[in-house]
Amino acid sequence: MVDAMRSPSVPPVIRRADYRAPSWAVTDVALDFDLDPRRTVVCATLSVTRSADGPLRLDGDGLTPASVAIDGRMTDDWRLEDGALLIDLPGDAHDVSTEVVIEPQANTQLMGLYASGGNLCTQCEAEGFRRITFFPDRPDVLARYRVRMTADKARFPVLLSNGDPMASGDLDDGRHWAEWHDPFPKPSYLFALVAGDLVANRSHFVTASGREVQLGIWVRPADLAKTDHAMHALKTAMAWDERVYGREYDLDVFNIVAVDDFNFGAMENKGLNIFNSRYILADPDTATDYDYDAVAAVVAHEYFHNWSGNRITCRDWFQLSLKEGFTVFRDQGFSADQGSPAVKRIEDVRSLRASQFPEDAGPLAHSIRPDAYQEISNFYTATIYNKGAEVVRMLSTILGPQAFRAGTDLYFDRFDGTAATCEDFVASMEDASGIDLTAFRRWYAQAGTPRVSATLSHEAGGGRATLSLHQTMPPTPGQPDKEPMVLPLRIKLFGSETGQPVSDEQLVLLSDDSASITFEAVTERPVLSINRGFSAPVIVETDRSSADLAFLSAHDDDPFARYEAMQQLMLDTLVASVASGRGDHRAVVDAVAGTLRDDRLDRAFVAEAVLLPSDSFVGDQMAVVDPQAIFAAREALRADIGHALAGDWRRAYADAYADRFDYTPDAKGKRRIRTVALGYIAASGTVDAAALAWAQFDAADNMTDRQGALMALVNSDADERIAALDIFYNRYHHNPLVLDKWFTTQALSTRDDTFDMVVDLSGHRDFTLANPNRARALVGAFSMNQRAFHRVDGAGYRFLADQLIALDRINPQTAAKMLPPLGRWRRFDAARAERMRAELERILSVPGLSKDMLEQVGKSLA
Ligand code: B3K
Ligand code: ZN
Repeated sequence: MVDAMRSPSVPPVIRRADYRAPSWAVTDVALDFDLDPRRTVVCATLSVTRSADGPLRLDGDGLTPASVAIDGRMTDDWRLEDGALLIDLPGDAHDVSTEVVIEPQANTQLMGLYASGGNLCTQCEAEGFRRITFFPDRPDVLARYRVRMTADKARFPVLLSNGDPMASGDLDDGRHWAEWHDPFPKPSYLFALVAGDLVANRSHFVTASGREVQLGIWVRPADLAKTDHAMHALKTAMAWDERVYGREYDLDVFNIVAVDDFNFGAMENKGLNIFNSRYILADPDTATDYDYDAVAAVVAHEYFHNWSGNRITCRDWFQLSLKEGFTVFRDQGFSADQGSPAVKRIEDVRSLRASQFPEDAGPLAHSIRPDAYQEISNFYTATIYNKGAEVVRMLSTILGPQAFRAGTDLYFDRFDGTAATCEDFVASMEDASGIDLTAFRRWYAQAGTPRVSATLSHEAGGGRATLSLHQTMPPTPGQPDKEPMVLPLRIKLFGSETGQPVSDEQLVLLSDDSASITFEAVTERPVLSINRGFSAPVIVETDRSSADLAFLSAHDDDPFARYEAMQQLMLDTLVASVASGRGDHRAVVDAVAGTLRDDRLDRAFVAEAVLLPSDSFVGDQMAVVDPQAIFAAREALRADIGHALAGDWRRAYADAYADRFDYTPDAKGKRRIRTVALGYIAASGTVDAAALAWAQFDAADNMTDRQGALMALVNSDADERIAALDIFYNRYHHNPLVLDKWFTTQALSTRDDTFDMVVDLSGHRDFTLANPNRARALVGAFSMNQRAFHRVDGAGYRFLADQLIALDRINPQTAAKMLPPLGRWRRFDAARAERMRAELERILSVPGLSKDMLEQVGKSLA
């Protein structure tokens, strides 16, 4: 009997506690690629040495050995087990050769060797190398690589791999070859090759010790003009890492290649970074300021991995945050130094709250050093990356800048050339500073966002103020009870009458459940400024009144704390209006007015400070999320702010006008406030809002202004909406990155008919699930649109499930990444929750579901 409701297979669980050192080391690898999109032959020779008893195990995924040889002699004495090749070797050192045939053009998963835009490229992290050749595909096996590539010269004139180019030549059949050697032992996930018809933006960089490094950014010829910003960012990042961390580049060549089909942002392969083209290509006509900043940040991030990731790699994938959390922290520091540190901090915290806090509060919560996984690709998460960076930031706060730098120096020195653990990093910090970090280590083990409640009392006569702090850790899957965390909280008090500080800033280390801190000689009623600079990634609950929050939004001398006070005021107001059905908006309107009219403030900061918290962040504050009520409350508040401050918005809009594009922090700040002001002008309901947006759309000489105006029109009922969308499409439909914006802008629209538009767009001739950027641009963006996605009839959930079922067959990694919005069903009312859960069940019942998806869906339903 066929069981229609067959139970889906459960992928095996890999546990951190089961780590064993490899029983065979690989010292050297020679790879020979005969490249062809339909039939590539890969010959690999591995020099292996024994460290423990047992067979040589070479991982493989979808490979069949065409031949196997030991020390040059063919053998049949091997077996396949779960895709891996097992060979019993007689001695302690051998050369093992294998030959396999692969088909890059059939590789839709974009892991291993695949075709993109007619070129060939690779992606190996985490476990893609095993789709190219048999190898111990684990990060603690470090080997030296020699790579030889042969390919048709007309079709693939450029052949690149890791390390330095050694030799190249022509063959007489129209093919040519090139050889590259990488002198630095590396794990297989850092292997890369590219074969294609590419041109380079070439430059060079002279390191602090005087070595000249040849730099190349390789793209299609038509994109060459869009690579200067990335090149500038690369050189700035190289100099920054020398100055701030004492880290110099180590090879003679550093190449970057941009490809259109890529599962995530970019990849730090040794000496040959491969990038999603959206993080390389930028010019004013096609890239927004946000894109420019992202290009610089990702170029820096991948470059910084050369030390934090490549020179020191991870012992196993449970240690992923060792390289990712630290490298995000490093790229955040770099970006902060290029513009406004306060605005950068606000952006980073906004993104932490948008992606990491919900993850930590949901069924996929995990610590930054997980204990178990089924599919490692599912663990490239906001927790590993962004919370990981917050943990490193807390270490730097607790140690102070000098001891932190001593700690990173010690870490780089001690572990250079090895595969290390998170523990090695913390121990280096401890040894360099003499500070005991025993309890701090809980950040690596415990999932969930700590909650801190803070109450300030003041004895008016005696002048003593007492701050009571209490922390709790929520239960998360598999972790019902937790130990208290070590929380570095930067705290200061301000006098409510004078507006002046009445205490110095203190760094309070809360490490128990509760603590009480006293401040003497506080002669006026104090107002509490806490978690300044977002010194700990926690949720703070205080009993501060609206008046106190408004006061801090005007008087706090920490710009982040000013922003935070305003956000809290807005949040309190929105949560109260959702609860009561009507809102008292006066305090928010006055605080926004105060910030907007303060000419001493940088416009970029003002633009961030006056933005309302997102729908989803408001929802995160509620016991049961009601997306439609939140949308209504937020729109009403936006309308009031727009209407009450109409003159201010017009002035802010006019003052920020520039007649020429300029990419400087000041000019970016002006464009940002202009977009925000246009949004409020439109929200006020004024009749000329569409005309204003249209004029901006029409006259814009840059994508920030053009897309900002398009966004305002796409949210409106104005006739100009369709015309602007058509003009935008016609102008840019040959540019995939800009076409993604066309899809995303529509998917995020606040209009009533967005869902129907999105369904139509999923049938558009330019829509495809095969390109991850395009899939994310429409389907991913739609699932972020709280109002449209959470339609009460469940059609949004059904649409997402249908798309993910289809995408899972093409590209499981990208599909599984887009599941979490459905997995948050427990946060919604019973009717929605049931519909979301039913869609998860439907996905789970699909035969042949990937391991990636099985893990995500399984955990979401558990
Ligand atoms: N290390 C890569 C990410 C690889 C993701 C694999 N699923 C890019 C980065 O973080 O720099
Ligand atoms: Zn990274």
